[in-house]
Amino acid sequence: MSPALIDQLADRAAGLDVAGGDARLKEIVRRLTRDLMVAIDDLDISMDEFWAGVAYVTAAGQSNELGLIVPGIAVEHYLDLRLDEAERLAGLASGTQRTIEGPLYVAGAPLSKGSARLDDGSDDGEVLFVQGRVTGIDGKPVEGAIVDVWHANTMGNYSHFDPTQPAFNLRRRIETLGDGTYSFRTIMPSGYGCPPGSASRQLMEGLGRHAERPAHVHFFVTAPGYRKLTTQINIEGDQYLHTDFAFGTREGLIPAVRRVSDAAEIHARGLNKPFAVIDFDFSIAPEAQGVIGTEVSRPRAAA
Ligand code: MBD
Ligand code: FE
Repeated sequence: MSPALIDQLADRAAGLDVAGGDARLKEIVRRLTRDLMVAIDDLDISMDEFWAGVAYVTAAGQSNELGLIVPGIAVEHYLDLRLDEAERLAGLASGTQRTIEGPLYVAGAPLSKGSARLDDGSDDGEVLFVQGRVTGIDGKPVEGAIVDVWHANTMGNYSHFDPTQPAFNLRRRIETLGDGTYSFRTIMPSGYGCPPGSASRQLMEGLGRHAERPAHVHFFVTAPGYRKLTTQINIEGDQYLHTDFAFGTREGLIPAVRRVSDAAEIHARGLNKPFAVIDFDFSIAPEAQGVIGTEVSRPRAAA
């Protein structure tokens, strides 16, 4: 088809020939409509293929999987790369690397000072202690930062989305102490896999890809006067560490896991079996003018 014809149609579809409406919405709809028409033309997408695509997106929306497909097609990671670049261009010093939030955060987890236990003792996973410090990029401790942490259980499932777990299982907010430290006890998570038979898994299979994430722990780190950090740590040794279907793994976010089997240390922790320890410090950047913020508004679950 002629590019001029496509442009004309897309302009009219986006309401450019009428007054009113939202200018930014018109601009975006015009561009996406035009790009879709061009893709249909370039790839000679058939009617059957097109309507299969519409049915696919409809089903994915009905099963609330669009938040899973966006990271699966690397677009959520792409948004992180753009934010990284905006910060670089603005000359902002960067702290701990960011990575994708994903679709499984629940707002309002229980808040405690300094430390917390995230698991309720019902999941017989490996005991894991995570500990560290929140500092500014100047290395000075940040007191009163909130470390909002969430992760999956040993089945790779997240509370709230998995109704068999109690509310806020493996989800807490921890406020740092005067020396910037935080710590928590939990259980070693397993990686998440897209549900069997789901639209997201179906897409990955069609692409010849797997639909698994390596084991990971999510964090928001916030403090007054600082840019919000959205990140994760990934568990070293996981078979999917470097092929994460959601493109969330980043080299700076794979801390060492220390396995402790010394009887005295086990006793000192009040345990009767070996455990794992991860040391991880967060470095957060001060608020800055003239560069896009890191506080993202998106629909999130709340209990
Ligand atoms: C997850 O646990 C996750 O973190 C992402 C990004 C996508 C699917 C499941
Ligand atoms: Fe996750």
